[in-house]
Parts: sequence; structure tokens; C-alpha cells
Amino acid sequence: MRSHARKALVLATTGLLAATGVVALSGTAHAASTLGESAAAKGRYFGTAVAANHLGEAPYAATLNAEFTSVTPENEMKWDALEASRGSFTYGAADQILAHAQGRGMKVRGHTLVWHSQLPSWVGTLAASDLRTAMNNHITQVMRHYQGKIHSWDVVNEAFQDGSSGARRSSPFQDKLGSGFIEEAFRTARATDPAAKLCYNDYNTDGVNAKSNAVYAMVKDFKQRGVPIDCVGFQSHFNSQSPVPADYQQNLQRFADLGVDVQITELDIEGSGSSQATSYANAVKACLAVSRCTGITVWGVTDKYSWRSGGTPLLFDGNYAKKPAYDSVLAALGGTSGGGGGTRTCSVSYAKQEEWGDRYNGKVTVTAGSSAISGWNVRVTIASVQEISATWNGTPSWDGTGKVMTMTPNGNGSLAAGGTTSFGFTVMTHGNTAPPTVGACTAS
Ligand code: 9MR
Repeated sequence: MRSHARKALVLATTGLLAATGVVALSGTAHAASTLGESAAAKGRYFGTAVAANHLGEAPYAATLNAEFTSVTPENEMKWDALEASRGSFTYGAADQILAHAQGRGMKVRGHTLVWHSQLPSWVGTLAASDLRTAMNNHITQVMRHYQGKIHSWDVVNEAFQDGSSGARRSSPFQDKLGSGFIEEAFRTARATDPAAKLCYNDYNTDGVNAKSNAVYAMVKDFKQRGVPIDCVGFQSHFNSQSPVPADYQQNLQRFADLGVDVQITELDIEGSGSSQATSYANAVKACLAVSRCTGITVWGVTDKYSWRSGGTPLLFDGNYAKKPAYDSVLAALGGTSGGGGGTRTCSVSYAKQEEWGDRYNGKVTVTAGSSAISGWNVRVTIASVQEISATWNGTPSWDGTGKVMTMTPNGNGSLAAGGTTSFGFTVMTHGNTAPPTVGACTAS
């Protein structure tokens, strides 16, 4: 299409976009009406665990796409799924989830590299030095495969015992390599994908207790000695035996004060009705009160596929209807329910596509919010030395500098609730490979 060879003017651009990877931005003139949009308005993601084998179920995918901005593969990135036999890696199901997420601007949490469970039996048979090699090889191969595509990795999962001992849990890694396996895993992970946030993830560590104290001591020691760790995941599986702790926020905050991000990684709360709704709201408020609490993931989309489905612990029931817990989470996030009235919103995500020596292709995906929309526009700004030499699947208009393109649909811009479309363009880099700044989406 048209080449824009105009000379540069200096342009003040807002740095909306991270330098690499896929970024979701949502924009609307109205109060946000989905979990993802309202969390984004608070600078956070709202994610869910997903299973590849449910993505083909239309209401599952529609709920996922409309409400969530991050996914965690529930089982597909575990050791037994990726390397069931030594040295032979099978990425099919995990890649399917990744593709689903990337196409819609969702972040992906990697779960999990080193864990005692869902570990193929061959790992447990290795002698120490061979086990060390196998562990580092697993981390390296998997992180390389997903390099640049995973927002945060659970590098080590559940390495501490329950109860008051504060001890490390017995596992092939602990028993043969000693506690040093944890820092070795983090160092290997950092060396492999320096862009990924590296998390330690555990359960029963949500409040201040002996187990969380032990994790705290480890993280503090890692920070003091320069062992690479960026985040701590709090699984947050709650029920009447293990309710949302009164000191949840305080516990998240003390970890954040060590200089790591904190994330709620597997939230589910058994129960129903208003008591479940109140517990959920309290959990969300605890995260919002901690500035380094960067996102919340619930452990599944619908009660019917929950690992604790009998406890109906999630936000959507088995028919994908929103539960009172959904409404309370949305309200805690500052969103307002659409009430069926139809607040028109859209969100946008950017992903770099092909890259050559002198140019790259960019793709922007536009996703309607929980109401249908009839039109949209998205502004794309490039660096002053760059040029956009081609566009597709949209009708661009340009400002006087040729560096700011406002893209509108080709023809009919209608999208169903949760529906997506995308447009693309080629950026001539002229030596500057910076990604474009992609503004918020405006819906009509
Ligand atoms: O939800 C997962 C379930 O489908 C698996 O059968 C189970 C196997 O261990 O793992 C569940 O997910 C766990 C997660 O990976 C780590 N924290 C506890 C989760 C619930 O058991």
C-alpha cells in the first residue's frame, strides 16, 4: 500500500507499550465491565487457568476471551506433559494454549518448571549429577521454546513442607541435590530467558505462618545474595478449613517489601452465594492494596471443570452464568456490570510478527468487550525515523507527520461481544527496531 516517506518531526509519544512480547491494552470512555478490563484499569492482569481440551467448547472460549487477560496452562506445561521421556519434548497442547492467548493479547504464565508432582518417574531414578543435568536441561529447553512469550514462570513450585517445620519438602531434587536445587533452577532460568519474571509459587503460604515464614526467609536470602528471583506466587486455594487469612494483605506486603512482585496465582474459594462473594472481594482487595501485587489468576473458568468442582469454587457456574462472586470481584476491581445495557468497549493487543533486516510486521488485535460494537479505532505511533510502508485489513488515516496512524475498520466494523478482528502493517526500521506505541481502542 502507501509508503510514507515524510521527514520526521519530533513526537512526544506516551510509552504505552513494553518493548517486547505481546501487550494487552484496553481503553474505553466508560467504566470497565469485564474482569480483565477493570483489572487493567488498576494496572493489573486478571487471569485464569485453562485446559487445552476445553478451548473448543464455545461458551468456555467466549467466557475466557471476554473476561480474562492472562492464562495459565492448568497442566500442559508441567514436566510430565512436556518431557514424559527424557530428551523428548512434546509441546502440542501447551502451544495450543499459547496460540489462543497470543492471538487475543492475553499474557501467559508458565506453570511450572521444577515440581515434585506430575514428574515423570524417570526423573526420580537418576543419580545426583545426572539429575542436575536433567533439571537444567528441562528448564533450558522449555524456556527456550517459549522465549519472549511467557510473562512469568513458576520456576520452582511447592518446595516447602506444610506444617510448622519450615523444612523443604522431600522430592528427588531436594533429596539428591539438597536445598541448593532451588537457586540453581532460578539461575538457569535467568540465563535462559532474561525477560521472563521468575517466580517461586506455593500454597498455604497466603497468611503469615511457619511455611510462609520459611519461604520469606528463602526469598530474603536470595535477594541478599543476588540469586535471581522476581516474584512470589500465592496459590490461594481457600475453603472453610482454610479461609482467606485475615493477614493476607500484610503477608503479600511483607514479601513485596523484599523487592519482589507478588501474584495471586491459583485463586479459588469453595462455597456459594454471598459468603463466597465476600471472600472473593476480600482476596481481590488485598491484592489491590499492595502496589506490587501485579495480577490475579483464578484456577479455572467454570465450576464444572474445577479441580474441586464439588466445592463450586469459581466465578462462573457450570453453565457459564456469572455467580455473585463474579459480581463482587468486578465491583472490587472498580468495574460495573453491563446490566445487559451494552456499554461499548474494546481492547487491543499488539504482537510483532515477521522480522527482516530492514523491517518488521506488526499485528494489532481488536477485541470487543462484553457488548457488541459497530465500529472501533486504534492509534498506532512509530518512532520518528521509522516509516509504515504497508497496511492491511484496515483503513488508515495519518497525521501530518506520517508517524501517527489511526486505523479504522475496512467496511463493516461490527464485532460481536468478545469478538475479535486484527489489522497489520509493516514498519521500515531505518535502524530503530522499537515496537510501535499502540494506543487504547475506542469503540462505537
Ligand atoms: O488443577 C490441576 C489438576 O487438573 C491436576 O490434576 C493436578 C495434579 O497435580 O494439579 C492441579 O493444579 C495444581 C497446580 O498445578 C499446583 N497447585 C495446586 C493445584 C491444584 O491441585
